[in-house]
Amino acid sequence: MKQYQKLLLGFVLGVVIGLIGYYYVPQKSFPFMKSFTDICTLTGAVFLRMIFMVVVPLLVSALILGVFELGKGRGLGAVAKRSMAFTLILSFLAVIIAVTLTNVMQPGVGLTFDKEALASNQGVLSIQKNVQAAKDKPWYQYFIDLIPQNPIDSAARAFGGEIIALMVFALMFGYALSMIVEDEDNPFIKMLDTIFKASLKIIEWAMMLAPYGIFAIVFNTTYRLGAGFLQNVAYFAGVVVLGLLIQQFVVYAFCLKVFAKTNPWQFFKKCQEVYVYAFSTASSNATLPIALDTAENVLKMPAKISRFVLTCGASANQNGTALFEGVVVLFLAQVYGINLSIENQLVVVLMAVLAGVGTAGVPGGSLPLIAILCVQVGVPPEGMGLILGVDRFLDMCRTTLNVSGDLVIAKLVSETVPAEISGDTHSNISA
Ligand code: DAS
Repeated sequence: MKQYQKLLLGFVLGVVIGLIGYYYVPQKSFPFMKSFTDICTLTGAVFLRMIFMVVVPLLVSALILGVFELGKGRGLGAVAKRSMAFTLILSFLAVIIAVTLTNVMQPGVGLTFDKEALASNQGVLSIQKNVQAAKDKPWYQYFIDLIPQNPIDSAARAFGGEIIALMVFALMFGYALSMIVEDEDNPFIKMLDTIFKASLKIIEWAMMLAPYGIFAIVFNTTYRLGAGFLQNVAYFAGVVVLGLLIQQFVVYAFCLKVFAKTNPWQFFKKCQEVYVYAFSTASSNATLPIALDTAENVLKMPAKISRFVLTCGASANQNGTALFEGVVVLFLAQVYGINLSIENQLVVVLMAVLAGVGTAGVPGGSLPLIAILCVQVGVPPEGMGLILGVDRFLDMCRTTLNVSGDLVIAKLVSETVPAEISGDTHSNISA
């Protein structure tokens, strides 16, 4: 059985058995159900904590290496700068789409449930104290807090609302490294790469536990909330997919047409095989080889540009993930009845863009970042249990957009850098 089939099975079983329990096996009449739900709480918490525990090493190494690579560029300075600019612009637009759609469509409004029950059954993180603190901060304090006084302390309190400061440190440190480190075989760079790969291995183990963790979380959520939450979750998934489609067929199509003088529909058609692979694997990293091949041999992009942009993009450019994270945080805020001010939502936008840079290109790579975004704006991350059941499907969708974004940026950079840098005649796909 393939991984996504196991996850789907875990989700469906969690819903079905949870509904049977909700309507026919209430805990007050069947005390043994308490033990079963406790075991599910334990399983769900262990699954999520395996992901959360690598947040700091994964995020810091991914961000430093991602910015280092972009900043390095090996003589591709103009390419690196354009790649970084397009990455930030397209991620920003993706999150703006997310925030706009979620505010207008309000998928999380109207879901009434016992918040304590959800909090206790997740048992993952109790950050209620941050909920109040986050809401009381004046707007300028958010920006002051972006700069850590002590990055080690920020790392220690990542789940205490300090993660964005740590991300800013990593971005600045990575860029500084690119200015001073000449040799990519530098021991420190190799150490960071090792930390990154070891963290990915732990996420891989967590994803092996995922079918059981998702069953446990979905069962507990359904057993406590009944079927009501399912329609909100379905609506939430619809908002995410709509946002991804807008980013793909409006934003990317516009950029290809206007800045690369390229027929977007022909471009997308030539990328079909990459899209299928990204959707099936839910991993930008796993899709990189086929994306590189398509860029060079099908889309006829200058090799040295596409190799640089796609390799960096696989880990540093995840527009789909940034969009998804924007929707999730606002959805959970709506579910918990937390009215996020404009300042809060601007923080979500900034963090989702940064998280899009720091997300690992592996299945479930963004889950740790979602919890962090929730904490930062005072939304309880326990609510993640509501969406984990559909996360794999949405991961497949957003990964496809991530890889599509990488190819679009590679094309935009190829068509906008001076010919002497690209070293190739530009191969416009005729408009
Ligand atoms: N699966 C990640 C990727 O490969 C994206 C995510 O987890 O959001 O890009």
